[in-house]
Amino acid sequence: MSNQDSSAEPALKTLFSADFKIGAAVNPLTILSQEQLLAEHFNSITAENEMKFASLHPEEEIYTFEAADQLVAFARKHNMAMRGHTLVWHNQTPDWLFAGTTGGLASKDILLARLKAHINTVVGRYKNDIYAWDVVNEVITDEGQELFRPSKWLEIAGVDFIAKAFEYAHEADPKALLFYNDYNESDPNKRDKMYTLLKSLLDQGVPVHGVGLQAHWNLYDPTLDDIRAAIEKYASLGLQLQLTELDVSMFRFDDRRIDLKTPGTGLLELQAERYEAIFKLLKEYREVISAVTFWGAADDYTWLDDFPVRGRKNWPFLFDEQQRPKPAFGRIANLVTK
Ligand code: HAH
Repeated sequence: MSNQDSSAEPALKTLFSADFKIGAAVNPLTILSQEQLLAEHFNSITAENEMKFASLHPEEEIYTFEAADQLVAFARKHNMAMRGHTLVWHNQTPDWLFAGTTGGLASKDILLARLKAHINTVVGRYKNDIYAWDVVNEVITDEGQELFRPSKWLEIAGVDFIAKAFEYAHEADPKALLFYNDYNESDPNKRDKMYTLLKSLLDQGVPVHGVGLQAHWNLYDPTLDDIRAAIEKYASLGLQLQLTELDVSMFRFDDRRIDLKTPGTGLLELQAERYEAIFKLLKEYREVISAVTFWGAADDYTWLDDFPVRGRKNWPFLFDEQQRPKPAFGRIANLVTK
């Protein structure tokens, strides 16, 4: 039996089949290097970068679907659900989108017309394969009382771009579940601001169906109490919740130390306890949480190897660098089988 053969282990997707889908972010390299692991344990995928605006639509007249289509084909091949990520964001968005035809910034009408064309084309293309879209990503500020993050979107169109994005997406695929997605979602101040935005969208009749809690967490933060309070607050709006980008970093966010070459049994055990507590809590809210997606699958590849400290190894997942189950995997499995 090879190291990668996890067939002796229960599959994650089976362990939680009565609770929520289990997803992973993938890219054209990991669908090759992690194919067996993904097929065994996950029943949903999200494109890590390949469906972002700049990836799909680098010039006004040019769409580049090859990489995204490969990921869609992978989901089909393995009978997986697929989430779309993401239609409106302040990063990984091409400059042409905001540029006026005669220099300077585009007008609001032009920007919204471009957005509509993009959403129509992309959401329409994948309407048979993608069941949920992160329509708007990260428009709320992290600190202070100001609601909206400064961006070209906000500068040109005011707050209307948010409602419009949901309306265009709903028109393009009336069956798709439409999400607002953000990080620091369990921080009380940001949580309340996200709630304010979502409540106002719902009050205006905007077709928003869910909240994506990115869940870029670590061994220590956020507290379970803050996670619970955030889940309850968002769920009180009648929206469904998904964890969209879960990982559990070995480092606090402000910890920039680079001396750790391997996690060691101490940190692996802490991570196991943390994952157990998290999944216990998530299971309590299985009625409102419909999917839990990790931002990767195994420690051989994670965006955290470059964020927030470039080149620093991290070990945020349930599977190690050889794609074998870690102590955290066993603890989570025990939640269900014991
Ligand atoms: C996420 N931002 C994005 O949604 C995703 O598209 C990207 O691939 C990785 C992470 C998270 C984020 C953060 O945790 C802290 C600061 C900025 C952005």
